[in-house]
Amino acid sequence: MKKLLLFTLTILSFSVFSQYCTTSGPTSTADSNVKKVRIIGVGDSISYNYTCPGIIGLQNLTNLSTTVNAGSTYNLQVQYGTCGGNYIGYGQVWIDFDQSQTFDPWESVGTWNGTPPVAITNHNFSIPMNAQNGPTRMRVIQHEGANQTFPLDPCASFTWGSAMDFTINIQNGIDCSAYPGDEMADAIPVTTLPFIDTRNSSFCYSNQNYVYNSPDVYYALNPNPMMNSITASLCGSSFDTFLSVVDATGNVIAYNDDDPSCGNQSALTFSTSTLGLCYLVVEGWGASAGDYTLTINASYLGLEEETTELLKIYPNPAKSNLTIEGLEGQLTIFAINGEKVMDAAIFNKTTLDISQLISGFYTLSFVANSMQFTKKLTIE
Ligand SMILES: [Ca+2]
Ligand SMILES: [Ca+2]
Ligand SMILES: [Ca+2]
Repeated sequence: MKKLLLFTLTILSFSVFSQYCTTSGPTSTADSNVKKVRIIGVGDSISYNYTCPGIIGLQNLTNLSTTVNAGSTYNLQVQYGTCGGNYIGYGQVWIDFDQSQTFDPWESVGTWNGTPPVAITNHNFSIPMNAQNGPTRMRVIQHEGANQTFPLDPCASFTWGSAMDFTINIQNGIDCSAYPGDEMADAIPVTTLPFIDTRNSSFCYSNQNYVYNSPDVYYALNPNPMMNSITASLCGSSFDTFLSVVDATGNVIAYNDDDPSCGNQSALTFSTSTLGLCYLVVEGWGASAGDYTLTINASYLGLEEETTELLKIYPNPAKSNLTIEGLEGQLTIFAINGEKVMDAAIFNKTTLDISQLISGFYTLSFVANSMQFTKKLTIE
């Protein structure tokens, strides 16, 4: 028995797309303030000198940038200082190596605590081999106040100090251009079913925050009108998964956390009868990520024997007219390529003019008595 939940929600009720927190920084221009930030990269450098009074809030200095190589070691110089009185404080610097738009504890490149005036602090650090290529942010925080613990909160708002963002261009790290699907606009197309895709979400994928903070991967599929439902499964993946289906405007069609058939991995089935382009979103419970296998299968509109026993369709093969008897409902005729060629309401006995339809094989899709089923038709 599959756990299937169908409901409608907007993306906004889950969360908005993630971005760098900009709430951090001081509320006062006085006292503790970063005086200098210097780093020499490959062929360029950042050299920032302070001004007083200090700046309220997060200083966006991302126009200042330097280039670094993954695997290499660099010296970052920060002078933690003041624009007024000298008070004890703490400092920390992070680089968002994985471009997740969050400054995680493992991305810290230096810490400091003391009471200005102090000499320049040398933060020596290495760029991880698995840092993601391209521009990312370095955040420098000086937070005045005693008895703090590391890691500091890179998003904290406080009274005195500094918070500033610079740009670091990483090269010779991981090239994520070969990892599509990080965002809806870049979704991996599902063009044939059954579909199977194996990948790892723990690098090159970031969080667009549907449900959890884990990295998420998007797949786009456009159900064929012959389909009745689609089943997607992450069973056999290496981590605690979460799977969602959203339509093109972001309404959640279905989701599953744990499918009873495969522990804490996810599987779900959703109806495609009124669904156009939709997206499957693979993510992890909490911050979980790792190797996964996504399989997607469709079930197709089938025969409902009890109803179709009463149904008469003649002649078949047909030429210019087609009579349908014994059923009231809605008929849609699809060509063999899935294209809809005719819609008609049918009553107890209805004769349709099909003389415009070219010779070939067609599928008649009936919706009657809350059931959906198909019949084959040949036109000569
Ligand atoms: Ca990060
Ligand atoms: Ca993503
Ligand atoms: Ca789960």
